[in-house]
Amino acid sequence: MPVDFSGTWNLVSNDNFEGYMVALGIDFATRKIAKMLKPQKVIKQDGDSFYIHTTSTFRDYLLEFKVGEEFEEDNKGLDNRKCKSLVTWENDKLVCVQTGEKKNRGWTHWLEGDDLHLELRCENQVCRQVFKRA
Ligand code: YOG
Repeated sequence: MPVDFSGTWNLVSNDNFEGYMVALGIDFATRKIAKMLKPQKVIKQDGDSFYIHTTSTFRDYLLEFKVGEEFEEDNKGLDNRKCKSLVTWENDKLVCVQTGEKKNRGWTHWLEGDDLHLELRCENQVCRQVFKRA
């Protein structure tokens, strides 16, 4: 059975989100608000086609992609920097490399028990998020 990330997920922990946001150049006032958020992810997975909608009371961000197909990402409402993104499978992990102005930018999703994990990387910063099913 291939891994299926589909579902509605609520953030339960968010380690070093501050460091990740600083690396992305997010200003102090925006970081103060963003730190308080408890985002939800709605993921729809159909084979290698993904819809990932991250929502919060402040901003939301929609990403749609196919594994193995590079696409332009605008990061609108986040840091607004454009990059070229490519998502691939590394065993059961979904790995995104975001090539652009920021070095070492990307993220990895995987399932661990009943939890959804997300590691967000930018430059020398790593943010670790854990989500539970809503
Ligand atoms: O997820 O790319 O699931 O896109 C990262 C926020 C905060 C806005 C959220 C809004 C980075 C202000 C998306 C938070 C900080 C701070 C809810 C993570 C930037 C700006 C949208 C992400 C992938 C993988 C799919």
